[in-house]
Amino acid sequence: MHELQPQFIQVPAVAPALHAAELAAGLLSRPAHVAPKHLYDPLGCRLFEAITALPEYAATRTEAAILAAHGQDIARALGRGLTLVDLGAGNCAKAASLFSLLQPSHYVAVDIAAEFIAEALQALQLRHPRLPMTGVALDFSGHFVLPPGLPGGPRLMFYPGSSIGNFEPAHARRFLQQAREQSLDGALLIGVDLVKPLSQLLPAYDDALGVTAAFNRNLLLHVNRQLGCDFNPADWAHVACFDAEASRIEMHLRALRGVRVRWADAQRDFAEGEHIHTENSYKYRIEQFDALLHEAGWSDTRCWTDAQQGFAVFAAAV
Ligand code: AVI
Repeated sequence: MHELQPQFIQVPAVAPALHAAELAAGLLSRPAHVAPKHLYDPLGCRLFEAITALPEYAATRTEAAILAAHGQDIARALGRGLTLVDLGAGNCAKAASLFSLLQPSHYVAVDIAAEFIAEALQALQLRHPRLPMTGVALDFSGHFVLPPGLPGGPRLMFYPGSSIGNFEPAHARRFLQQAREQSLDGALLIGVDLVKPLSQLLPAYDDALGVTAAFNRNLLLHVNRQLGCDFNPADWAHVACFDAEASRIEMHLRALRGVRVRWADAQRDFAEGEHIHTENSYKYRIEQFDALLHEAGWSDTRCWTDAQQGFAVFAAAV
């Protein structure tokens, strides 16, 4: 039998110079900020995997439990046999656990971390030798357009893990619109972390083992490589807080002492206590997210949650 091999499409990243300019502008602004996509270098991807196994971080487990409990119902709502487009595929494990339920005709794994999905897809293809697979290395955190050369529609756009929470709400609406256009009259399956008591929210982003702190501080090592600068992670403390008005967890790095960082022809002095803002993670209410889906042009929305309503899985059609 002819063995299938995963195909790969590398969508050229923004020109390195633009990338560096964006990073430099963020570091030079007051307060300083770095986009959360810089959390995901190969080590960052592994640290995030470790976060999902922490007792304090329930989102990933709860989403898996919802999908396991309501899988048949969800598959009926979405339809079977579509092209499954896995957005932010990572190790591809979540989508793979749905293959038998959704019976996709083609699996498309999309992620910014090219090496990470390449490895994961090679291993997955061995376990599913008859399912055509394509890996797309793409940064969809800005404008989201899939490259040509992918199978036609309809497509099931799968965006699990509440990664939508890392977008500002207006950006989330735009992303959901773009996902609808690119579903080619298909469907959407998306996981959303919900508002919950602070006593659960804060430890999820500031765990006792310090894995989230390592994940946050590792961003500095990634920035060092991207910009050629000289951050020392030991100079920075991890900070997680909740902005109730904006309904979002914020992650920051706080300078433990005065720090001078140099790169190319620039430098930035951080005073002790100054912050670099590295991530927002928005927490939604069910009706709020449902409204966002409709504003983005999705209809026939349905939603499943756990008993505590800590997490929601939404299905929608065009
Ligand atoms: C990927 N994303 C949904 C995670 C979140 O919960 O916002 C990233 C994360 N940051 C800290 N812990 C996990």
